[in-house]
Amino acid sequence: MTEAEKKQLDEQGYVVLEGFIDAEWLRALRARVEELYELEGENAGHEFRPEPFARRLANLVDKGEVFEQVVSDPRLLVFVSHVLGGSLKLSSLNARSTNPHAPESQPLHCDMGVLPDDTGAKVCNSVWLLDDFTLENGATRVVPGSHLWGRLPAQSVRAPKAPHAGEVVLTAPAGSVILYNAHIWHGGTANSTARHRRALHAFYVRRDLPQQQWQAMCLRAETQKRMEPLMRYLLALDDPMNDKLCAEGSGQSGFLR
Ligand SMILES: O=C(O)CCC(=O)C(=O)O
Repeated sequence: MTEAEKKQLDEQGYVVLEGFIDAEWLRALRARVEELYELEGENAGHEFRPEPFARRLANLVDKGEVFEQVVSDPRLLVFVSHVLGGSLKLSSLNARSTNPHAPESQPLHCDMGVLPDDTGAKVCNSVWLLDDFTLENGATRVVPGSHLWGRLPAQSVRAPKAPHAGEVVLTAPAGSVILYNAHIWHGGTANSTARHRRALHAFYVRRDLPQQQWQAMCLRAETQKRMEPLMRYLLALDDPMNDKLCAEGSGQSGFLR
């Protein structure tokens, strides 16, 4: 992380990392995501929650080795660790694809609807661009600096789906990664094109909070068995405190909704 990136992340709350995913990896990610949408059909994303005007996939660490590289990329973890003060684990890995002609933006929100506490940020998200993000096709919008305001948009904005005076729509080529302090006010925008806008969300949380998808519960035994120590740590597979937090939060389903 350069000093300029650090300053941008601290003050604005996000960075855009262009050229992060090489061409071959991007092809493999797109191919597996499309295969999963096809395989899962109407059930796609059911483990998490349906969303109007978007296709979703959830629990992706369990659905292809190509995704393990996404959540454990050391180039990304440096940024995540900076945001979360060195205490991190994966919360979930999902895909979100804004439908063609999706008529409206998501409401501005902070992930998990939480505010930072005295220790600092609790949540950090990364959006992996499988398609170009443009002003027309549903690129993510953020309100720079809002991660520092200590307020949720739901409490402070009258029309959270409407454009916000301070927002920036983050356009970037496919293969980029957008990393943000997930207390920043943000959301997907409308898609006026005839094509899907596809992305992965690799979402991290501080280790004293529950995972959105309790990995020890959601991953099949065969997936867990092949995980090396770094992945086990990142997924909190051998972490009794995580098990307790997740059991309290999500119960037997393993999914916090
Ligand atoms: O996919 C995007 O552009 C952002 C989505 C998002 O913020 C969410 O689903 O919580």
